[in-house]
Amino acid sequence: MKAHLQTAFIGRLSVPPAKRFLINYFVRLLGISGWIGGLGCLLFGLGLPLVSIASEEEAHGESAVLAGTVPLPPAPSPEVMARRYEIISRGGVLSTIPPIGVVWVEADHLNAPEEPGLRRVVQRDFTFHPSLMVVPVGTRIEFPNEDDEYHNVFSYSPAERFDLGRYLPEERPIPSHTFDNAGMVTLRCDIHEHMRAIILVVATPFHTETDTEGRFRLEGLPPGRYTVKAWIDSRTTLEEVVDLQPGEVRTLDISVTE
Ligand SMILES: [Cu+2]
Repeated sequence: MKAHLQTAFIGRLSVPPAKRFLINYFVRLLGISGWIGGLGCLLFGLGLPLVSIASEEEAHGESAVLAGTVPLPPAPSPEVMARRYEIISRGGVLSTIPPIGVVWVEADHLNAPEEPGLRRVVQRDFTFHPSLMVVPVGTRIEFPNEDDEYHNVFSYSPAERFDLGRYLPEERPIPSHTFDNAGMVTLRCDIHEHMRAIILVVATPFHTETDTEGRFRLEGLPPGRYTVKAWIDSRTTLEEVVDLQPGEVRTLDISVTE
């Protein structure tokens, strides 16, 4: 139909027959490919959501869950608990009050690291909140001061050495530091000797703090072999190797075997 109209239109112009044939040929070709293209787009448009729903379900069905417990250090004495310290040092070993651990998994097949974000550790009542945090490599942490006194944040840890200087609550921008190296970083304040916090920087998207009973849960793990690491205190990080099958929900109670 379109081709006939086009021919009639062309017919009114004085075009030589050979050229008219060629023009007609291309007009028909365009007409047919237009129909095919249109149909293709329609089918593609309808098919795309179906395909993406299917692959999402597949990915969800294939990923594994790892949950269990880690052996936390014994809770400190009530007198120590009653003080406002969030991190205590026993024989040079740092642990949190109440005891909390960190669990993460490492594997060669985890080639897509977590997108690092912005986190916050607040200085309030002369303590760091939270006192223990696990973050992926590249995370920037802000340290707002919420006390009406000077605070400072510094670290002598090999993984990350820095000193933000002394500042008051109104300091803007809020002093921050980017943690680019995996490892344990002990934060301190040069004014208040007791103030401590621990940042664990890990090169994996799968990490979590435990609860105070030592329980943890990691979801969405691609199947495969992992080294599970459990940070218990500044001197103890336990390790176990697990092979996770597609869709598996594995319970892992990590114990001190040495
Ligand atoms: Cu301070």
